[in-house]
Amino acid sequence: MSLADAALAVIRGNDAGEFVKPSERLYPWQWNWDSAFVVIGLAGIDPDRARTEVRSLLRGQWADGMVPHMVFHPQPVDYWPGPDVWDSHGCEGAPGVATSGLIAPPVLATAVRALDEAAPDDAFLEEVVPKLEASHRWFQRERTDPESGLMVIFHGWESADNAPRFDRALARIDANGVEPVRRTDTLRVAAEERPTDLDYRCYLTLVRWLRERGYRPDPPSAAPFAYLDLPLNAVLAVAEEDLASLQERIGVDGRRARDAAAHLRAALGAMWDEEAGAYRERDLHGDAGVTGTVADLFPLYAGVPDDAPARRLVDEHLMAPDRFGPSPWAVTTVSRASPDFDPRNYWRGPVWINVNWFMIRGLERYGFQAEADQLRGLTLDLVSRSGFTEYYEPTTGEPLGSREFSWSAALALDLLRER
Ligand code: 2M8
Repeated sequence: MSLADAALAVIRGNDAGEFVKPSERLYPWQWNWDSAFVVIGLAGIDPDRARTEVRSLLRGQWADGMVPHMVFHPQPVDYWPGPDVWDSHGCEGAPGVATSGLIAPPVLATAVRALDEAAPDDAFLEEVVPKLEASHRWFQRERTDPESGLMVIFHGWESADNAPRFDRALARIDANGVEPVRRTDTLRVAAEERPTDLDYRCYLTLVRWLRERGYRPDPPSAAPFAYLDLPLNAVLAVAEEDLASLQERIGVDGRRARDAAAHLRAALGAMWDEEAGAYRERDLHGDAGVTGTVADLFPLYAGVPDDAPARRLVDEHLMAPDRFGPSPWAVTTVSRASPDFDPRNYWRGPVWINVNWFMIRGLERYGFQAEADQLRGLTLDLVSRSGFTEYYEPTTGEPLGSREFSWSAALALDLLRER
């Protein structure tokens, strides 16, 4: 079987009809950016199915525009935290289908643009573009930190769960008052590859706190965890550009989205630390500094640095074997030079295919074609050897987390198309 056929078989195998599960057993519901990646993978192969994926995710959109990070299409599955923990139906403006109350890095407009380029469909754009516009306006209204101009996240689940950059912010959370957590993930994946029980107690404490406020803390800085996450902001900046292009394609004014992209890029640019030759991150309750996680490189994806600092980021960090680069596999999610680097644990070191995809897109944006080709080749070699798993040990390439993982397959399809 060819690599493309094998990738498509993973997506078909996880297809629940209206949405593709991230993986069969570990993640049995619809997740936001997972679906967007599936749309990118299916764009040139099965556009009708890709449109269904977009529509099913948007069924979870709240009245105020938020597209949540999970949509619980009714089906009996054993997964915790499920719809009862989120209790979205008790919140103002929640949709008919149960959802979470958090968001994910918003890849959807980028995915719809890829779909439109592969298979243009004006009627579909007229249906979904206003919903994308509402979701981006929601970010501006609900999540902007007025001081930096960047978006705030309220939970690690809104970006990269247990990434070490969140450790200090999470250590401030008092998880003592919360009921015991019921882990279903560690029934399916080795505990050493997943967040700790203490992490989960903090996660649940934050969900409880947010739920009491209808998931809308006002102001955002009131949230106990309030982090200016570089990946989410870079993803939104690109999504705003993509939304503006979609709007202009159907004769709608794209100026709000173009301006928002420019503002976000400028705000991300202000996080540059010349001495470190890297971007800093900030938690609204304390300075996180340069965190040594791959988040520090995400401004590349949005074209934030000029060519010279971009070159520096690539040579000294992204492609450097003692940092994030090939040794032999790449990109690590935490620098190998960081004391927090753990090659087996979730977002604390392993290679993830979506991160590679973002970095390849960034490299191409700058015309760094040799590095983009190298990373694309490595990524495709890794999935050929180890399968479409959730994440990979960066020295051995060993598959970790959940097997037959949809976004690894979907993004491999996209990378194969570009080769
Ligand atoms: C992971 O997140 C879920 C919670 O939402 C989990 O750990 O159980 C993250 O990798 C997230 O980014 C992803 O969307 C989700 C499904 O693949 O799994």
